Amino acid sequence: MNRRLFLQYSGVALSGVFATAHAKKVAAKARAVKLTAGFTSTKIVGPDFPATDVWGFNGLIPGTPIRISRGQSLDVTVANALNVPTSVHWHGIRLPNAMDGVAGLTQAAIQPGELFRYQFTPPDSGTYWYHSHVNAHEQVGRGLYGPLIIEEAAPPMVDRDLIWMIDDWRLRDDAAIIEDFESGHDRSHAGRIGNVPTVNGRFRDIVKVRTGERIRLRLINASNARNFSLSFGDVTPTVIAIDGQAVRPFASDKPVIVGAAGRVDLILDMIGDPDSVAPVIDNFYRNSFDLAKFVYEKTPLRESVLETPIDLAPAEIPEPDLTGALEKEVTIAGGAMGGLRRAKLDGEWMGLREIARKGYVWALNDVVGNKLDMPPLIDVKRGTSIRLTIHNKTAFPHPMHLHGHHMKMFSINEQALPEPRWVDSPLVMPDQTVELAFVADNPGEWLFHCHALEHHAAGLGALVRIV
Ligand SMILES: [Cu+2]
Repeated sequence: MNRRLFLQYSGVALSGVFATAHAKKVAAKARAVKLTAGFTSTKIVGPDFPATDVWGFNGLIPGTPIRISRGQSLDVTVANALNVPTSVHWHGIRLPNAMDGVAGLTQAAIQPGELFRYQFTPPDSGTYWYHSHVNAHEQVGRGLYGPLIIEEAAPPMVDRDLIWMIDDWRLRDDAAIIEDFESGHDRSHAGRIGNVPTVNGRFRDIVKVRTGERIRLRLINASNARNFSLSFGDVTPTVIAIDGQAVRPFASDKPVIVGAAGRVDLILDMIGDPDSVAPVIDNFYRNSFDLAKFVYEKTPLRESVLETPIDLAPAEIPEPDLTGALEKEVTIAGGAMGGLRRAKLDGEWMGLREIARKGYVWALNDVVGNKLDMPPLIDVKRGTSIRLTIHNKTAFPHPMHLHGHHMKMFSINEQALPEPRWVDSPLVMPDQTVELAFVADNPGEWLFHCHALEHHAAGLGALVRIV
């Protein structure tokens, strides 16, 4: 063996041993993170506009990305440097109830100047996010959110792993936030839809790419209420995960829908010509727009696209027992142009007009979810399989988020999905019926609510109690 070969060989062997030892050490050691919620400012619209005053974690929009390996623990100290209470919810993570971050339900709000320590070990790999859960329609709307990535043991080989936190802001001409967070119109219609859509806090972001490059794009929708429907020009995206959980990879010839709070992981094989420009276009609502632009560099990365596998290991979430499941039907009603005439508020039947005077317009099974100490919508023993059918009898889409669990979606409008998939924030469109099932295996009181945050503030929420 010549010396050079030997060095290479021993180097590989050495790094192999090292990597194993290192992985064990990492698994044992919690990742310590400090997140300070505070006032900051950032150039959202671009150099020609003033900076926008926002609220952010560690002075950043999005907040500091947290990236750990599966199996690793998190130890996050949240400091509140705002002048109002706050908290942090770990969206999509199956964690102990006391760590869920819902102020008034799972913990007391973190007062200004105080700290709270979140400690848990995320059981699943995937793309998640964290965000404020106090007055979320205002605090998330002002920027209190960030990405949370749990890396797979064997991720697919890609040239780049990109996170796009997509959001929209409602700004004046001078780029200041329009502070109508309590708008009655938003509460009763589509929620707070902004006029400045952004990727990672930047309007019309430009992303440099190279011909032949393979990108894993992690889309995280941090909008208060905006849903996205994205197309990538000549590039056909392949979906590999939804709401953090692996799906059998499929090329999407239709635009990719990312409902508010939802996540979609894509593989993009960049096939555009060198020096060309390809916009990423949204067309969920009436007017389509360019969300961002891919700008190809002069030199290709490779001549043809990679053919290596892109499958993620399947999710390891307990499968619900559909035959013995408890069946629960939930009807969403209310809002503008809805048929709701009366509902129960604080245990009393009232007409919609009276309910609206108190600031509420939505109901789940005729009950307005106006507070966190209500009787639960679902109250079961730990381990119960629940078959949940959601009917949307309103004129607006609702991304329905269940805390602490993932639900398997298996049909839409009574049409079985060819491949049922795990979700934590399924977008239920007007007049749609969606069937889901899950094992209620995580004890505690959990929120089940619309993640169009103005809808939640206006009563679209309920509790799931697991004992
Ligand atoms: Cu909603």
